[in-house]
Amino acid sequence: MISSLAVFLSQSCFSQNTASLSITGEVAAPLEIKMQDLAAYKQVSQKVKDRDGKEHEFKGVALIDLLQKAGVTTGAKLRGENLAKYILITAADGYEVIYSLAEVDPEFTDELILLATEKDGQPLPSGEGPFRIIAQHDKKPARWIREVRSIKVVFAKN
Ligand SMILES: Nc1nc2c(c(=O)[nH]1)N[C@H]1C(S)=C(S)[C@@H](COP(=O)(O)O)O[C@H]1N2
Ligand SMILES: [Mo]
Repeated sequence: MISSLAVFLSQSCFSQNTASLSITGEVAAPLEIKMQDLAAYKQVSQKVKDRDGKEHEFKGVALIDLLQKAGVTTGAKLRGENLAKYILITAADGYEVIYSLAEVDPEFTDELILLATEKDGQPLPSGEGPFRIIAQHDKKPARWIREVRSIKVVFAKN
């Protein structure tokens, strides 16, 4: 009983509080975000179906809000050569996915790409969290990258 509690604490609470996420690359102000920093952002939630068709409610912050804080070219600045920028997201297990900036920017899309920290009212468990990307309009969850560690804004232009 006591040992299972210790395992629970070390796997969830501890890592939840210490893990951080970096935003670097083509940004005006690189960010190192910790769980507690996210409280300053608007909280949003999204109901999505997982690969087994089961509905879950994810809660977190809009990825666009974090990119704006880091001074990424979004909104009126997302034009011309900036449309050749994308974000490369890397997870703890080495899994990587990209989204173009225009796929994240609400001036281009009704998609709301979420940096989720909770699922069905609970913090994301180890192996999934503390940070996970959820994109409700993707028809399969392959880009819902778990255990996000870094986001790099990259210029694809030659
Ligand atoms: N870090 C990480 N995230 C990942 C993956 C992965 O291998 N590593 N696999 C993706 C794929 S292919 C799918 S289908 C979904 C599965 O999500 P689930 O584990 O919640 O069912 O996670 C995605 N996110
Ligand atoms: Mo998958």
